[in-house]
Amino acid sequence: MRLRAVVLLALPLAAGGAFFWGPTPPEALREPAVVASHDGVLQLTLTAARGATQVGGRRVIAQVYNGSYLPPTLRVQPGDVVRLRLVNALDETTNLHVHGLAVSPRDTALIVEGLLDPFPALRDVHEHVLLLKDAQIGGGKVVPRGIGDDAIRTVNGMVNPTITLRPGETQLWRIGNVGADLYYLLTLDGHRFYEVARDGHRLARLVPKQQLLLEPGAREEVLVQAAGPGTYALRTAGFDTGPQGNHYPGAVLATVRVKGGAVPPLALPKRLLPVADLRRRITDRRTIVFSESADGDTFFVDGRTFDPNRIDTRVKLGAIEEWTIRNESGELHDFHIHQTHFQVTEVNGVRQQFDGYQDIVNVPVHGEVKVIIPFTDPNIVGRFVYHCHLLSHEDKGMMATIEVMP
Ligand SMILES: [Cu+2]
Repeated sequence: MRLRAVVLLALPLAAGGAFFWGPTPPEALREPAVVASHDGVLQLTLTAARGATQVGGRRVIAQVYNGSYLPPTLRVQPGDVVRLRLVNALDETTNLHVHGLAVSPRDTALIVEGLLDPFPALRDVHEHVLLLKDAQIGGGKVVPRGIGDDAIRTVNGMVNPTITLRPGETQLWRIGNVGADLYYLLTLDGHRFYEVARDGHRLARLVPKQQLLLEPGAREEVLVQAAGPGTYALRTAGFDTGPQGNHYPGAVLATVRVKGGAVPPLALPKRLLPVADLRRRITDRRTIVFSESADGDTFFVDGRTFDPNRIDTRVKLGAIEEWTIRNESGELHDFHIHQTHFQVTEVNGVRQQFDGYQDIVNVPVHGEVKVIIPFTDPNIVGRFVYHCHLLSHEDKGMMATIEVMP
């Protein structure tokens, strides 16, 4: 993989694990382990295995990468080469893929761009990586994902860690939902988020948001500007995924402490850099339907479960397609496509403001979204997949193949 700019990868491990749980004292947020490139090369072996690790200060047995509950983050510089080796020591198949980057299925070249590089005032803001993940237990035992009565919400594997800012300080938070099935709906008491990028794609402007929705697999890069001295909770709200879905309670994810000497707040730019609006460039249209069986145990894309040997959609390189993604079930799904990104234009018939691209979108219960997907990057020629990013749905069929032909 050859990189053109600074990039941050979060590698979620799909599998669940066994957890033993108890209260823990507050701790300062720790960043996930960072693997950085040296002399233009990042070399890493990832071993997926079952073993003892730490969650929220407790020893647990879980399925982990390189012995850690948290996936490592990889930091590379423009032009670097990344060599990843995946060793599967689990007794089931696993796989690894990269979001937010165009990776050729044939020769793994990738193209990305820097995030805050073009904005000198923001280049040096302090940064945190916040990886959100849940562990579900019931009665002290592992329970199937999505029905746990006791979902522990963690940030970087920690329960309610403390994040400290000075009054007026601006920080960049790179937030990823690396859990399997749960949605996160974030608020920060007394503050708003300024969205810079969605799923690794820089937006055309800073979007102020009181709430941030992170579907399973979603990434958000936001600026946070600290208010006056005090203690503020970063919360995720209770969430309902529909009559055929699940309801789970909210939680305090982290405690934000604002203290120390005040700093003058940075003037935040309203506009970032232009992003091409694809609405007048559509070449083809198609409809994709998500549905599920009445017992909620089998999941379909266009009435079929996943078959890796079948090609479901064929697209010519250069096409810019409008896809209508319809959810015919009674619970939420989130549509995700590999290798490219899209522009969301409508949700349930309501036109959406164009701010930039993303690669995951929530599809409302018995509703639909319209997205415009560019298949214009020659690096994506080959086969890849699109699917619902809730792992329990994807694992039970809700995935399909696409081939981009030269
Ligand atoms: Cu789904």
